[in-house]
Amino acid sequence: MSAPVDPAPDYDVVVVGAGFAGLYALYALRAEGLSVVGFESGSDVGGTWFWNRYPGARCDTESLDYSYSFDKDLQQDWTWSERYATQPEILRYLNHVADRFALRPLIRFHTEVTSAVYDEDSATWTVGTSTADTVRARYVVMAAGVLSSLKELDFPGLERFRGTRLHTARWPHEGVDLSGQRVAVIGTGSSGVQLVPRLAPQTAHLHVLQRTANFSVPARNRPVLPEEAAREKAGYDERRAEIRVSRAGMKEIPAEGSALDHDAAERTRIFEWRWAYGGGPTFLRTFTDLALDEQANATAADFVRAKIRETVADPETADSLSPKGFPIGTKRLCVDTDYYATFNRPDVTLVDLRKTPLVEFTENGIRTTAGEIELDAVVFATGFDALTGAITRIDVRGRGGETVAEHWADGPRTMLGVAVAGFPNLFTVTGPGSPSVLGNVVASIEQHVEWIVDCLRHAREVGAVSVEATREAEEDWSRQAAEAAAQTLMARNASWYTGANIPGKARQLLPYAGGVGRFREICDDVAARGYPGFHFTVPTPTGHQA
Ligand code: NA7
Repeated sequence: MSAPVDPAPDYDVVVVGAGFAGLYALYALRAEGLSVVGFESGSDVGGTWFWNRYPGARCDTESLDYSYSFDKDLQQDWTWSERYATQPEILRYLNHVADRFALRPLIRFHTEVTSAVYDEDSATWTVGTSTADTVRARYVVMAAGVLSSLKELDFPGLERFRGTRLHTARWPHEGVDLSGQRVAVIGTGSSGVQLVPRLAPQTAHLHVLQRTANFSVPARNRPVLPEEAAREKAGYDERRAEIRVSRAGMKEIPAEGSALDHDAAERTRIFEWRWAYGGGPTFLRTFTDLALDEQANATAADFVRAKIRETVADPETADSLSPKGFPIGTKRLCVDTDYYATFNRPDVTLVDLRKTPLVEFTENGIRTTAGEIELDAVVFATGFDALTGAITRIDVRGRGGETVAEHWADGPRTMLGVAVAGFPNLFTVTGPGSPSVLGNVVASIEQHVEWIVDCLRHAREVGAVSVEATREAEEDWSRQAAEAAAQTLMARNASWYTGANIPGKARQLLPYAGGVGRFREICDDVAARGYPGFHFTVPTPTGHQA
């Protein structure tokens, strides 16, 4: 007779990923007294900031906000050198956090999670990995990143190309010397826009292959002066309190009412001030209605197009660089340093793929309808399967063997972006249905992780072995998220926000558009009311029942 299987899982919680979300989840869950293990496919911590090492990579949320607030000493001890930190500085910060809080020993590196299968009888997950490592845990927290799963490269003839191939999100750790080479960058989203001005001075010739022109605004990056750092640190608690209830989870210059309340000259004066001094993504909040009203939005779009014409010497290049056919901000607004001016260099050529589409890769380069461009290297800055890709690429099976990919085939449905009906004990950090990328994602990560920890504490207090969003709650939240989306211009336009960059992906605004502060209020209210919309299963001697 074989011995009965020990029902005790190996860990209370498996955390997938060791970026901002995974590190904080490990810290907070361990502090709660839970046994935790983290899996990370990379060789070290950092997530997005581990992988995206291309020249020019930096955050476009101010570092004072794009950093953890959970530990006051950390907040006081760490000093950011620039308003918008570079990738190496953010990675140093995350390494510091991992060491300071002894998180590294909790993480198994070089280990990609490939499957997670829920067993209804024992209410545990069996998590499979790319190594022989398999563990059983009560809970799984998906902290796998919102912009981590790469969009597939499906260019005709790519395998024929004999030159160097690089991807911005897989940049070689040892760096790469492209000096004196003929290089193409494909993609002009945030990554391409940051990379191009940095690459241009190195290369013999840089060809920027643009399919869709994006709106980009100047970062107005600058060093953080010691007196400024001291002042901000002295008032850090107030700053954090303010961003927790803000719309975008970051410190903002107040908006100047509706764009349509001002005459054209006054409106331009206000835009000019933002352009010159505000900098960064807050340009979209110069007025309250730029994201909501087409007419108001058009005033901002026209202003940026005028700036492009002013900056770029060649009128045809300026025209190609001018975004058309979609409101500003409905694709993620790019934030740059000298992007448009880079096209005035004689060694930089814009290739407008709308006018001369890419036909194929050849052995020596790329052929467009205008002819062959000979190249030594190609950089793909082609984006990600945002918000859902990092979860759906894992074989996650919940009740009845249903996969998350199946559950989300017609578009992701979640309860508060944190839980999925039919997938008990599974939590997603900043998943679809939460504000996620529509604001300072670190503020949202902290909010989500803290909510999850509170929920697990509640489960323990009531003696539950599982917690699960109900189908009704999931439907209700999806409806509320769709209503919030419908208020915005974003939901109606093609972008990675709406899944439109991935062939076959269902179209809906993936993040919750109601704002970071409002979302926190809703989540707090659910917790305060004892988690309506969640079902806690408490075992009885006769089996599992509520
Ligand atoms: P994005 O913003 O998705 O940009 C990807 C770019 O690549 C965009 O310009 C795309 O043009 C272009 N692209 C993608 N596929 C192709 C093909 N097949 N041919 C030509 N051009 C293509 O990704 P990023 O990495 O720049 O930024 C993602 C986020 O990461 C960013 O917003 C920050 O939050 C961090 P398209 O618009 O599809 O015509």
